[in-house]
Amino acid sequence: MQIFLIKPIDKVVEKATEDIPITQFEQRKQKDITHVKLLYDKLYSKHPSYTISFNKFLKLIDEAFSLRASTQKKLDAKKDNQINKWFLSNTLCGMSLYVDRFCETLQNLNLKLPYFKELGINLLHLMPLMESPLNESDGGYAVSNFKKIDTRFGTVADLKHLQKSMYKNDMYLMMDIVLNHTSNKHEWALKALKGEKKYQDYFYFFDDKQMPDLLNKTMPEVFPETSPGSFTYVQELDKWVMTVFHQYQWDLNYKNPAVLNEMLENVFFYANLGVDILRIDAPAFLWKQEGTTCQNLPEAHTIIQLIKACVQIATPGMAILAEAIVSPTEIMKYFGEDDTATMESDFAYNATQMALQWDALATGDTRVMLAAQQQLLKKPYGTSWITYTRCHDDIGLAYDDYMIGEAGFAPYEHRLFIKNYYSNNYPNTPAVGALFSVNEKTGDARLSGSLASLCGLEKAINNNDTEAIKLSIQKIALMQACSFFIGGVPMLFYGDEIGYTNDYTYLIDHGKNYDNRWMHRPIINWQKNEKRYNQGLPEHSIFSLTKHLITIRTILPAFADLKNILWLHTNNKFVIGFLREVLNQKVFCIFNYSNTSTNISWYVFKQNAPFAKILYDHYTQATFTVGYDYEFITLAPYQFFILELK
Ligand code: OTU
Repeated sequence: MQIFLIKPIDKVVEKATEDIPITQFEQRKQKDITHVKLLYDKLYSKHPSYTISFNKFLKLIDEAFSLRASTQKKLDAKKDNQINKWFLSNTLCGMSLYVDRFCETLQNLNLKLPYFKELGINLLHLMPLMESPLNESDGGYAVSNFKKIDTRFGTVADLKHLQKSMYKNDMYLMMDIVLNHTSNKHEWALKALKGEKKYQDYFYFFDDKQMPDLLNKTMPEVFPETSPGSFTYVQELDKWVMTVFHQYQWDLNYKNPAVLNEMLENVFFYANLGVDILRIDAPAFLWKQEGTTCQNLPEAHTIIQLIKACVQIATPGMAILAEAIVSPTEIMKYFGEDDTATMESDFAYNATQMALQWDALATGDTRVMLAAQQQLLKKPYGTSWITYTRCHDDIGLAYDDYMIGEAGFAPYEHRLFIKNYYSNNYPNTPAVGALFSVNEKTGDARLSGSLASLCGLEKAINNNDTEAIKLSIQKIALMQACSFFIGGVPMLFYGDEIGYTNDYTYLIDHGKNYDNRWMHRPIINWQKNEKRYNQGLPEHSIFSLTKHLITIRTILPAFADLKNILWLHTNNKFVIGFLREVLNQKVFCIFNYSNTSTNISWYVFKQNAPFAKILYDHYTQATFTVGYDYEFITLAPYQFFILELK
């Protein structure tokens, strides 16, 4: 069945002449410029340099449009010409990767494009590429030059070349902008160190420890083990500087409008490189206010809304992703609320769902996941999730206590169990991971470990246990399937498609050994990846199942993200299920998170499809005849079904 509700980007505006996009730009500007001013005023109307700053800000919008290549302008128009927003499509599927660890350089990445095609990936998230000091880099999130690609990866010309060949291959590009901080080796930081007041005002400097102490009282620590507190003493100046993340990452001061102007220019620089999705790193931290946690403050939202509004005018083909890994209630606000709904970020990470899948896999119980959905369903129509099981970061169990409570568990003990289970501190656990950023004061901790190792593959291989290997692969399939079909753009983490287990070589690298997130950031060995063709090997099974799942998603329009998900009452705590639906296509996705075989009644399907007779499982290609309500369909341990109503 083919339903073209989500049209592939078509040729409708191919004939558009140069001046049509210009007129469209003027129209967009007329429509939204008052909104831009309103937002800018909210932040800076009382600032002494308001008028000069705002005029510069407006100029940046015009400049960005005039610098935009005509191919980009045409693509903007094509994207705009879709019935639904281009990024809601079920045909998008992403992978996030470190260029150097994947294939060394940007030039080599060109040669790897067929690999992505083979797997079904058409969106690449390239982990930070901009210049960053080698041993104080935080994986590229400590940027010393926002416009220069680090020589490790290549040059801006290499990136442009790659972008062009990706475009020719119908692929999309996602990149980061690290908005919250710079490296202490950034030009602004170096000038500040030399005593230039102008650049000291780009950061948060304090003459003594009084303010830092006050702020530390309410600011949670991000890396308590390696970078305790949120301030660092700068000897050269005998001052304290705000460093929420590592000591070498200096927080930018957005109370200074000059900082926003500089960073908007960088946003447009990325847009004009041909970025399709801009990942705004750590947006929750953008605004600081004493007496608060300095996270998720209203002004941080205003900044993102402002960036979105400017992008919408000058470079509208670029979607915005807010990387807010915060509580579910707070995450939702990054889509914009009430009358600003859909006017902030187009995407957020579904970090809640990600963590809850790990929760359910450990407990074999899906009730906490179910309890969270009411909140997650509030996502506005027209926005989307990035869905994932693993990324380069840790797994934080940041869902709300009440969700755990609703499922009948005690929050503290429940989280403790999950942490022990995945960090090899629980009797007979199959998982091998580690605690990350343990906070002795609060008892908080997050988790590191690769998808395969957390699902049991590492232990199973070490024990040469064939049954355990099979079971771990089934868990990998379950975890990926749930995140692929739940709605949003799936973002695979490189290596997971082959089943890379933890890599412990980071321990001998002094620029990395203080940060165990490196255990799940593999260095790709292409000989290992070749094993995807060797039937019977885990590499083959995992690659094939991943590819199969991506194909299923691509051919079924019900998986476009159109607020078309309905949670099912399975009456079985081991099993979670949802219905994805578009026009007359209905697909029931059913997942058994437990290690036992279990049944659900055929009635589960009839609730939403009264005349259901035949169900076709796209995963196993088996056909089922719907039975009486007192009869059951059986799921093996960790089995799932992707059942289309026929
Ligand atoms: C982000 O992380 C990046 O993804 C991390 O790799 C960086 O270290 C960090 O920013 C600093 O640039 O801020 O809003 O491990 O989950 O720090 C979420 C903790 C972030 C991350 C968190 C995250």
